[in-house]
Amino acid sequence: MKLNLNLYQVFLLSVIIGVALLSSCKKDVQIVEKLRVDTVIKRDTVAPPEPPGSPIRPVTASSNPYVTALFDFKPAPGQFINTTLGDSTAAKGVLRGTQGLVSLGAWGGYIVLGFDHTVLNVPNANDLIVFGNPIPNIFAEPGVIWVMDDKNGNGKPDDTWYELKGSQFDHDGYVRNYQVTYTRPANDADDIPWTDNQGGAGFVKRNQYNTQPTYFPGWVNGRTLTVTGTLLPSTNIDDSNPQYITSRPFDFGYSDSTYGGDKVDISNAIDKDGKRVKLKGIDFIKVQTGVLYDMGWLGEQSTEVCGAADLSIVKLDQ
Ligand SMILES: [Ca+2]
Ligand SMILES: [Ca+2]
Ligand SMILES: [Ca+2]
Repeated sequence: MKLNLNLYQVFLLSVIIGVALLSSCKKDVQIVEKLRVDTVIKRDTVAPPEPPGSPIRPVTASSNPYVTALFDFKPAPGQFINTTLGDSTAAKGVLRGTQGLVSLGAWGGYIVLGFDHTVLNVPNANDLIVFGNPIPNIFAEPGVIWVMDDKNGNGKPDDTWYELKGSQFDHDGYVRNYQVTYTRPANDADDIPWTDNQGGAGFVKRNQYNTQPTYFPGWVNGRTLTVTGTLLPSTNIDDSNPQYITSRPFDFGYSDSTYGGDKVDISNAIDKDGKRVKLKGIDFIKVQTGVLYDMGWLGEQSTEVCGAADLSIVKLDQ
């Protein structure tokens, strides 16, 4: 058959072929686009769920902003140990407010406290406040603050402790996995000798102000007490004038350092290798005396605790 097309028909035919080609391309694009969307949706749908986090105990109208439970009190030797400032009654006194006062004794002594709800880790903000008895800018007795989330949900602090990294992390004199062994003295009224796992040794010395029979903690049954934790530097202590010894606070991150309380951020939690840990919230805290130093007539460096609170619900005076 002879194709007899005039110019108009040729033009029309090209337009039709062109539109057909275009529409087929468009169709291909649409198919590819649909496949892509389907794949994306499919990928999102089959993505593995996040591993279950620790159970969160939400804040309710009756939640107490302060710690409400004392789980453990293991003071190290010290001038207030076995007195009303360093016994289990004093330890219970720091619950539900800031009116209490308990001494943790020399380096490594600690207290474990719990909240009646999970203290959430607020992004880019401090979450906890720990109260001590420092004298502003001249007398701090820094305590290392540890936190724990109740991973197994049994209400007990039997999970993993994470140190809250403070300003002295990795500075000279900062030692993780530091260990001290205090030995019960031959006579109750003697100074208490210690050795550490770095080759160091010294004494927790008696003074004339505190005359209880012994500074060796009554809760220890054996001959020795071995404690593990993080040692903070004693570089901020100035005892060049023995009559006027000062201990300046570190920049941030430790208790018994700031008048009015030390605010800390759960985001500074680190694991045993010093790596950051992401915690949605915490249920327990541990405060542990961080500096090992004999302050002359002032006695040993010993962190004191007056209370601890959840910053998101506590009402502070200041
Ligand atoms: Ca935070
Ligand atoms: Ca637990
Ligand atoms: Ca103190």
